[in-house]
Amino acid sequence: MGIVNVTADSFSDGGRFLEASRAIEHGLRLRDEGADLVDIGGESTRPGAQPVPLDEERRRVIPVVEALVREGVAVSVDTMKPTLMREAIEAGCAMVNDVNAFRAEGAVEAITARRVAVCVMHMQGEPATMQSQPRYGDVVAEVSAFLRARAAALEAAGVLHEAIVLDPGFGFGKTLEHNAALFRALPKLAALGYPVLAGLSRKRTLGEITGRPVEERLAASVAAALLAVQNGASFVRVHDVKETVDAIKTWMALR
Ligand code: HH2
Repeated sequence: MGIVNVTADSFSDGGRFLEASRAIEHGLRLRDEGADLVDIGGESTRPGAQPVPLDEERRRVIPVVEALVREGVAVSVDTMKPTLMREAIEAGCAMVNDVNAFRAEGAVEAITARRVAVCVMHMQGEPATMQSQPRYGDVVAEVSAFLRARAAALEAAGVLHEAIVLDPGFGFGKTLEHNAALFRALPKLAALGYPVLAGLSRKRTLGEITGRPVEERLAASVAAALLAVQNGASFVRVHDVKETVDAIKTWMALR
């Protein structure tokens, strides 16, 4: 899954793809580099990010979704807002990716109205405050119980089991230790019976490990993506598609 942030303030590429034409061009490039899905987001969820009003998020996201769908790109839409989910599905997106796990009022109804894949992510707290003091008793047990419960709720509401992807939400209300515990538990999460998505690309945790600023986290991001796939992830959400695809292809050919 390649990332296109149509935002002014995303932590690694804020402002680069705010113009629709640039976002579309970038999405096409990621597809050509080997992304099976292109994830479009119009609201940053980085720690401390401020919410974006619906009208603005719609103005950023929908034209990009429409253009990429017209070009035959499989598009995922990264949003927490039920109205935008409906409009993105109407525009032809293949997946709705909700870092809030479809807990907003009307979100479950939005995705059951039509057949679409869904990514259900765990987050402790909300973006504005989630990194202030994340706390867990047993992070792996709590995150997997949450994901299981949300998947069960979606299935009870009519979402097909086959349409659900689970994501432990690296960096969303988690310290380096929490992220590492969840990373080691990827095989266990995959054993819940749904494909797992892992998103570590350029994240702060990789900066803590390597001591590098965000623009120098390519090698760490590729390593994390490759290790995630080796640990059972079916999807990796990445900014650097070409490099990640090369790493995974090399492993697949040589293993
Ligand atoms: N991470 C980010 C955003 N959306 N969705 C899923 N399913 N999993 C993730 O790990 C995830 C996500 C944050 O990364 P990015 O989009 O690059 O930054 P920002 O939120 O600042 O736009």
